Formats: sequence, structure tokens, C-alpha cells
Amino acid sequence: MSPTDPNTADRSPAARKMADPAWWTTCVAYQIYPRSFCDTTGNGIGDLAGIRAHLDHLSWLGVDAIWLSPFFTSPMADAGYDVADFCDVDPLFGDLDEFDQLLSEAHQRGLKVIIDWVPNHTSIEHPWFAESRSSTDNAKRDWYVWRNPGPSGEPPNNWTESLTFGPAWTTDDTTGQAYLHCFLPEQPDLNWDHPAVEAALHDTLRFWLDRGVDGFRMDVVHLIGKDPDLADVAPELVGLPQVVLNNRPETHERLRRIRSLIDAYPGDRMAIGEIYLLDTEQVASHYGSNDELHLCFNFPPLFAKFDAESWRTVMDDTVASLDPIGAWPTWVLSNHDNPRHATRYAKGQEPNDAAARARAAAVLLLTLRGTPFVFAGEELGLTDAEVPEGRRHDPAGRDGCRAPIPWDATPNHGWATGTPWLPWPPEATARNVDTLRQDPNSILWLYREVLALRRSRPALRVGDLQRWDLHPDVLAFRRGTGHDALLVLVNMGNDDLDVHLDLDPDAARDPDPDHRPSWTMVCSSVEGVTDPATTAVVWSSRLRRNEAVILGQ
Ligand SMILES: [Ca+2]
Repeated sequence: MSPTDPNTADRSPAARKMADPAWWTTCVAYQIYPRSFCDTTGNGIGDLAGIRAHLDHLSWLGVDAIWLSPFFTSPMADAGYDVADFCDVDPLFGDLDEFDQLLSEAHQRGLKVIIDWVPNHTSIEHPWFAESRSSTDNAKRDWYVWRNPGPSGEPPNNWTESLTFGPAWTTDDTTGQAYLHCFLPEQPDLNWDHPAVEAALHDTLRFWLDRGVDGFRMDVVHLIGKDPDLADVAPELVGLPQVVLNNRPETHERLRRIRSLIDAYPGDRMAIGEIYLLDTEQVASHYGSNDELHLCFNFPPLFAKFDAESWRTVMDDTVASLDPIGAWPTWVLSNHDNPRHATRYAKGQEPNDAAARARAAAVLLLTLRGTPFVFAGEELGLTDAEVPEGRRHDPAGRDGCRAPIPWDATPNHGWATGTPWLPWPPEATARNVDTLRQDPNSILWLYREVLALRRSRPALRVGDLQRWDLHPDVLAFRRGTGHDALLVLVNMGNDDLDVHLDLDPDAARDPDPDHRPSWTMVCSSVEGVTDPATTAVVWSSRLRRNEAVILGQ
């Protein structure tokens, strides 16, 4: 066989994508909420050194990339999503040297590093806002969105902010004008219509790209283009937060300029947008023609129930919206903004069934076609903490899923303090990294097993997905590429089922044994089930309720 002639090789984008897919299409990313990961200083708040200390664990687990929620300078009105300096580390978490060390140590282990970028708003304490609010003729006045309130002090329009559902405007005593905030009053919206704002935000991207980060998770980036008239929302939409409504053409041209900036850097940098529009087709538009965001988070699957029909719908919607434009899907079950899926799926379930669902969900998440994001702690099967009144931090009630990660079974759970900023999640004495690593039947090892399978099987990394209709309660799909194929079955119903796979009889008679279809169990989500099935042209087995299996061909 002669080597490929570089002058005649197919260099079309599709051919290159097949030969060498970008890391962000084949990776499994792991979201770290820095406050809650591990405290090394004794102040009860996780820090960058705590992340560094556990990089080896993430390598053992087998994820490929980490996404760090904000660690930037902030007064923490919204736990760091209110940024006072985009280009520095808050002393709570460390400093820039500490970040550089973390980045370098992650890269040494082959882990990509994605950081958060919060372009829609700043902290009220950002120096830009301090200038902007100081007078109506300040040079930075128009860096934010100022309007006159109504005659009786009413807000300039009927928009609703997205965390506590109050008005999206606050009147500032300094000048008597109101400023727009689609989130808390401590988070004034930047005015992206002003070219200097766009340029300044681009500079913050360059700052981190120059330092070597591999990508950005762009916070509510669909909000950077807004209706220039700031018109009222229609009466039937009043009260819905602006974050689920704002879908504007202005955003797309701004995303194209961001994409150009990022793609000009060497080394396959990427942007994933938090597009909090709860409609997959609207989310899809933010990929552009492969010239806007590289990836978008898509939230309908996160809100889908543990129910086969709901999952068929979100999977089919994803294919229908993304395939025609060649966009690559992403999958998320849990993050820092919503109750953990182990908590959501457990509602109304016995404890054993709840734990089984968390395990089945791991198999589902890591075998779908697209880039999965694991939220730190879900690999331990953690549920949300009960946070009593006096210990609550988040004005939007999202504390439970942000509980600290327990690293071992000691009272301090591997933190430098016994009193972290939020209470420990339930069962921290049993569900901690150290204890679960000693138990090869634990959910932690199940995550590790499926992550390893994903690395070794092209069908899972880059294969097509074909959904099968086997049984109303069973979510079934085949992943395949070339000669590699796997079948995933998830029983989301309330009963054990007998599943029977009839395979193509002509193919079964193929004289070449390599061409005969045969399915064996590669993995079951059920604790202790290893490999009971024999190779067979007809695969028939009992699928327990809340069991997910992966069959290999
Ligand atoms: Ca600390």
C-alpha cells in the first residue's frame, strides 16, 4: 500500500473531519464548580490548588477535558457569574500563577481546559460599570444599557430578570436612570451594540487564549444581541425570564466574529455556548453554518424525564435540528444550575431504584452521539444536599446541586476544613471518591468502564446513531462506524422485560464469521452483572427495570 499522496488526498472539510475529528467532538468533558471541588486553604471554599491536587483522579476516571466554572475576581453575588475583572483570579481561588500551573499540569496529563466566559454582563463592581454609572456623559455610559424610567418610576420595559424573576431594570440614584440586568441587579448587562464593548470582550478572550486555554463555555451568549428598541415582550410572555426569550439576529454576526477570533489561534480552540433557549431548533441556529459556536448546550434533554418516550423525543429533535446543518450534539444531565439528575430521577422511587436509575443514566449519557458533559459528583451518584435556611447562598435556590465533593470518608471528607461553604451531600460517608474507588461494583467504576469503552470503540466516539423501536419502555439505539457497532438498550419502564433481538437471517448465514452479526453483552449498568450472555445471532435476555446494557457486535 502506498502512502497517501498529500496532493491528491481528499482535503474536503468532511474528509478531514472523518480522518482527524476535532478533540471537542470526541472528548468527554467534566464540569468542575471550583467552589465545591476541594478546599486546600481551610476557608471552606474550593480553590484552584484543590483542582490541581485531584487531576490524577480525573485521569484515572478517564475524562478528556475539564470545564471550570468562574474563578475570576468577583464580589460573588451570583457565585462568580458576576465578574469584576475578566482577566484575573479571585483571591478566594488562587492567582494567575496558580491558574498557569493548573493549566500546565492538566495539559501534561492530556486534559484539555475549558474556562467560563461571561460576556452578557459584568459585576456591578466592575470598574467599567463604576465609570458608566458615574454620569450620563461618562465615556463608558453607553457600555451598559441605560434608559429613563416611566413617570412614576416604572421600568423602561416589561422584561423579567432570570434568577429571581423581578423586573430586569434597576433605577440608579446617581443619575436617576435605570440600567438593564437580565440577571441580578448586581449583574448589569453590557451593551454589545457599542463597538468598544465588543472589542474589550474580545480582548478578554485573547488574554486567556494567549495563556493557552483550549476553549470557552460561553455563559448565556445568546443574550449578546438584543432588540435595539428594547420592545416589551408580548402579553402572553410577561413573567418569562428574558434568558429563555432573547433570540436575535444581532447575536449571530457577533458569534461569527468571536468564531473568527478563536479559529485564528493555533491548536483547535473551541467555544461552547450556553444557549438557554428551550427549543432545540433555536439552539441549533447558534452553530451558524459551522461559523458560529463550535458546540451548543441544549437543555431539553436535561429537563426530560427518565422515560423512554421523552428520550425518544429529545433524541429525534436533536437529529432533526442538528444533522441537516452538520452540527455536533452535546449532552448534559446535570450542572450547577439544576437539581442533579440523581435527585430528579429519584422522585417517587425506592432508594434502590433511584440508585439504579443514576447508573443507567451514566450508560445513556456516555453512549449518545455527541459530546457528553459530566458534572463533578455525578460519577459518585451524588444527590443534592439539603440546605437549611441559614446556610443558603444562592438567591435562585440552586445550592443543593453545588454541595461540596466528598473525597474520603473522614469527617472533613478530604477538605482542609470540616465546615465547607455548603453542607455535604447526603451519604457523603459512603458516596465519596476514596470509598467508591475501593469498590469495583460502584457507580464510579461504571463511569470509568464506559469512559474506557468510549475511548476504545470508534462506534461510540464518532459512529452514527440509529434509533431502534424495540419496546415502548426501552430506549434503544445502535452506534456504528465501519465494522464497529454497539447497541444500547435502556429499560426506563417499571417492569423487568424480556428483550429479543432478531437479527438479519441472511447476514447470519454469511460464510465469513466476521460478517455474521452477533451480540454479546459488553456492559450492564446493574451492579455485579458482568458478562452472562453468550455470543448469539439472536440475543435474548431479561432487561431489569432501570437497567442499561451495551451489546457489542
Ligand atoms: Ca480554599
